[in-house]
Amino acid sequence: MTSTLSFKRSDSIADSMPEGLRQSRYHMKRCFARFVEKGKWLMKRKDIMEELERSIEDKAERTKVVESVLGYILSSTQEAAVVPPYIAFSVRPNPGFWEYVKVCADDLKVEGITVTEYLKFKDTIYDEKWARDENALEVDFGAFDVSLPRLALSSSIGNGVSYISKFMSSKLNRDSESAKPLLDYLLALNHVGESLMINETLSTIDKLQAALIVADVYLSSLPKDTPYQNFEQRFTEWGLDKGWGDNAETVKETMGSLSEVLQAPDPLNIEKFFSRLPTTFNIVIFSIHGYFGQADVLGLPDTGGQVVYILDQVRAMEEELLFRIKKQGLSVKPQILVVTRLIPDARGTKCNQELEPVLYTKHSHILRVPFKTENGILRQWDATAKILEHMDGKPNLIIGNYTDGNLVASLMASRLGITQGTIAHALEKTKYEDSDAKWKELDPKYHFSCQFTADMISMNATDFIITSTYQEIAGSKERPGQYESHTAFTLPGLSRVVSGIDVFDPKFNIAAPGADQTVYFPYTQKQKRLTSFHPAIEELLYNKQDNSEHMGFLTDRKKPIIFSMARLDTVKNISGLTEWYGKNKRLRSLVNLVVVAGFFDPAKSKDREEIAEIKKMHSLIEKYQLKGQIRWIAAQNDRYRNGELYRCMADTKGAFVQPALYEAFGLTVIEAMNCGLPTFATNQGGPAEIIVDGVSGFHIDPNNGDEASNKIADFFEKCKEDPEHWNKMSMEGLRRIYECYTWKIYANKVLNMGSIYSFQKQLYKDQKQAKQRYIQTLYNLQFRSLAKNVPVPTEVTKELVSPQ
Ligand code: UDP
Ligand code: LCN
Repeated sequence: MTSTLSFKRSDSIADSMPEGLRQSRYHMKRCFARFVEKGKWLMKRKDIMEELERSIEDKAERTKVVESVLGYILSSTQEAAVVPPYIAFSVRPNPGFWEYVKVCADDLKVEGITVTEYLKFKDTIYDEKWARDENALEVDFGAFDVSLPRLALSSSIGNGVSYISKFMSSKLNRDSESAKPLLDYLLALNHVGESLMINETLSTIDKLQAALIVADVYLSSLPKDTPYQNFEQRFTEWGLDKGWGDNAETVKETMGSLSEVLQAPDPLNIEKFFSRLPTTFNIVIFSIHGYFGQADVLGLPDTGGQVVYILDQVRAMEEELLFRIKKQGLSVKPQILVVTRLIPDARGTKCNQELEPVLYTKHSHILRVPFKTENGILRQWDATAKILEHMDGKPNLIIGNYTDGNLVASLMASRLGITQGTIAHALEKTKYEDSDAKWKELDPKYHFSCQFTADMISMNATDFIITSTYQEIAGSKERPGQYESHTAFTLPGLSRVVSGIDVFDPKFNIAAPGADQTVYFPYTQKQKRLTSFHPAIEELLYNKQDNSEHMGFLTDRKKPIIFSMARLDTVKNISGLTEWYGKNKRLRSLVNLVVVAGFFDPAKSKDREEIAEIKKMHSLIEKYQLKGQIRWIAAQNDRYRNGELYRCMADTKGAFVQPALYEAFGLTVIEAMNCGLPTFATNQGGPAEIIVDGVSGFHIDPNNGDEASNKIADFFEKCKEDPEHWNKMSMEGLRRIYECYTWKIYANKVLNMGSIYSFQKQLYKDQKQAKQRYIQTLYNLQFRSLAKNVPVPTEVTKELVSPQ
């Protein structure tokens, strides 16, 4: 859309649409007549734009409409429900902002409607009787949020912690009593019963402030590096306990930020103070589905980047916890427990082992709890007792992952009164068009009614949500975010969700993952290179004999390689990349193609999507006569060797290509960039945010293969003329990683969240409790009966659980 002319953001759609319609009355009557001609149906934006094009034949006239206010409204429409003679538009002018209007196709009268009215109207398409039922279940989580702080700008979405500290600073600033909850919070801090920071002698703000002043004067007289133990005795006499710091300097700094907060709260000191508080020692992370293991699991059903993510997350968080605990002057051993399901038939993995230490950590473990007991299959999975058995005391933070992990985390956090975070880098709802409205059709296969209800429950129960990108929450200008798609939706015949989640809720935080830099490091770090893998990689890439690990061969070894690696799912679009390459002669003359994906023998796969992709790959290799230019390598499990593989690709002055139709985040993108391999990645989803197009890599449009393959070819042509260009892109990719995508940044952010949201939970205790009651009702009355309808699987197959 090039122009929005007289449309002001302050005008509502209902206000500005009538004038827009009046100006193009003739054309719009024709156009809307076409909309209603088909009877009841749900239109998407592309249908609207197509109908508009068909109704206005004259190009100049059409351009006029498209560039008018009306054109802007229509192109901002996500969907339109048609129930003749009316059309109800669901318009999204900006990320997170939705408006609803109803237009009569006969007289073009416009009426602003509420979200409830819109959803009811939409329900009419699918279930007329239910749409009219006055007792139909309406779910409204927003009703509990009226007195909670909320963001107002699309650009602020995802920066929860920094806004929470702003809101807190005004709440703590109101009167002399406002800081009391902070005092109570500090008084309650302890580790297995041992008081931390302050004890009950400092029972008022005045007493606390006085103690801080005395301590500050005293600390000023000490050398900065005086260990805490040297003045511990003195501190205890003043009512101050351990946890402030490990030496005079850190203690003084922590006290300084608290004194500032008590004097005149400001967000910076609030954030700083909470980042130093000893709140978190024990963490439980739920990652339930798939094969959660440390070796030989990647590529098994439901087992992809999530497992890599969790294991790296654990290592990074343990390191950060150890660092923080030391700085707090404590000698506590942190414990992180990844809780997953024990799989008796473990296919040669360790997934049937109850307890396994996490490699390269000191105190972290994987705890596996079976779904089955000798008495049969459990209806409800309860891991609490096992967790408490393995931990010294209760966890301080519970983090869930994906629908199953998040639901269990919510139940356990609520039961034990613990702060909770959730993660779901890929929510199921947005994966299939109209998965909500058509839930009845899809339920036998996917059980969406159950899954979406569980997702809603945990999104609302959790204290904070960790996302990897902005688009995950609120999408882009054109496309709603994954969380945003839960704002309002309907499951006709079951429930009408009029307020599911609010993307302006400051519980949303972006904390992007990194890639393990001991595995994925730049190809230029010669002394660190894992050269022992080189013979195997040489054989993997260039051995002429096809075998079960590789097929195809590369005739011209001098050419750079374009490389891709992913599970062989449709959405990963490895076959798309193969086709783009096959079609583009220029690209074929410049580079070879190497892909690591799945298997070659369809008989070896049980996954119907994978089978289709395998067959497609074979037929493309045949169709475009790719032998001699393509090497197809089967899924690779050894991450150390894979790290070296990326670097060997960089040695050829090649590039990584991530061609997915949609990618939530895309760990391979940052792995490649960490190795210094210039990267082309899909503009659909997370990678569009990771890479700044043309600066730290390139975006490609997976729906426009010709354009994508030409963009890659242009790059290699340019590199031929100017080899420095390749080096520049490689370095800029690395720079981007170091600035934004490291596990250190991630762990720091997440632990800060744990600390600040645990206080936020106290500050808004009453509101939280009311919402929790509502959630319990939904869980007991709605979710549990839906779950009863899900057949208990005899074998885990993709159809039953597919949250990746
Ligand atoms: N991976 C692998 N071997 C393969 C394919 C993928 O080790 O054959 C790894 C890859 O290096 C990355 C993860 O699996 O660490 C995939 O994560 P990504 O976020 O790219 O996609 P997901 O599979 O989670 O959708
Ligand atoms: C799931 C996905 O689909 C990927 O895009 C992510 O990178 C991965 O999880 C790790 O978060």
